[in-house]
Amino acid sequence: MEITNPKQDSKVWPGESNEAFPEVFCHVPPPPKTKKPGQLSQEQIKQFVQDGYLIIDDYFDKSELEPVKDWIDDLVDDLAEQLFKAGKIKDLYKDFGTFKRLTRIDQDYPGANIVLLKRAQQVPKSLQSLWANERLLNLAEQILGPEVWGNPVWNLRPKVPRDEVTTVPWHQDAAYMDNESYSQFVLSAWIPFLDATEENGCLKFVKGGHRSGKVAKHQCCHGDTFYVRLEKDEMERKLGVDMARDVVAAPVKYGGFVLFNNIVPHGSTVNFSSDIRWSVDLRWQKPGSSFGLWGLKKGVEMRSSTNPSVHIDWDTFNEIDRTTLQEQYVNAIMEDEFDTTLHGPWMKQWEIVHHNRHTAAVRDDPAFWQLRG
Ligand SMILES: O=C(O)CCC(=O)C(=O)O
Ligand SMILES: [Fe+2]
Repeated sequence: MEITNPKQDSKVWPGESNEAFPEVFCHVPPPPKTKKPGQLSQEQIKQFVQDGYLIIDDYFDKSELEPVKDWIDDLVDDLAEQLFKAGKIKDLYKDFGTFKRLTRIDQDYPGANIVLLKRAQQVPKSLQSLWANERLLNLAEQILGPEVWGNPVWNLRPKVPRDEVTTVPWHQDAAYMDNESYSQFVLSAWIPFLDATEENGCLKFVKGGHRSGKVAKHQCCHGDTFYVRLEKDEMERKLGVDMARDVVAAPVKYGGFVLFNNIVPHGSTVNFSSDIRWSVDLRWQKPGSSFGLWGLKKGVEMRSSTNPSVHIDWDTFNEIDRTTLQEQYVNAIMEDEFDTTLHGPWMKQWEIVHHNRHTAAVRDDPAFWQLRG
């Protein structure tokens, strides 16, 4: 069914679209003449194109992942020191380790995990090496072609146990990006730093939900979070999926990762374990200035058909703090450096059916009300 809208132009949300690009998302790239290290078998590629996601086991050497864990420890340590100095937490909780410390901090200062999520904006050397890993770029090249850029939408996710704000509702990633991304293939790699299981809230997908090539109507914001969400009946209606049949969990062990595209619906379940489910999501795109992010931040060139040894300009990429620009875009004013609300342009893309502390800044923006007609 197409969008039915009694007041046609005044109430169509900027994110809504009836366009469909199945040819972009269902294209099976031909097998490479010579397979490079890290590339997938043609069977895996076909599976990925058919399902919209693929679990890839045993891909990384531990030595490629451990340095990123060290970075995570440093980020948590910095945050702990600052919160402690500001009198917001009772202890530094130094003995708690990578998978428990932030949970303990979060108990003293609820929302510390959001502060950390917002702060992780600089791509450190350890993550640069992972993101631009030779084998991963070979794989990205296999799917995107010889020109590969890193996409500016990436995240470090501290999914602390039993926490609403890191339990991500159903969505298509394109819903967080501008409409240009609806017709552009963005390749995501979701990499966990421990075994991701159904117990600790691994990803779940609506298998094949990308095949219509459409982006369904999302709503904002889910519960006490800053996330957009996709209703089940809207997915069935617009994307032609059957939720009773197509929902699958995507557990993956440490050392593996999950590959997916930007329109396959996915989310994650509650973390019922006692450990933090740390993960990063990294993305690649074809060249293009800043599509997907309202012009706020450009992608970074990683591979070129004309230059075999691209110097990846991480300095320029790191100069731009996406969190700050996203806040400015919706005129959000932060209380202080420990502010636990998060905002972004997606809040202006979709109808706000549920207001909460994250949407308050957007609500007060007169331009937003004008936009809503
Ligand atoms: O890590 C999660 O729980 C959700 C990840 C996600 O939605 C993404 O990487 O696009
Ligand atoms: Fe996502």
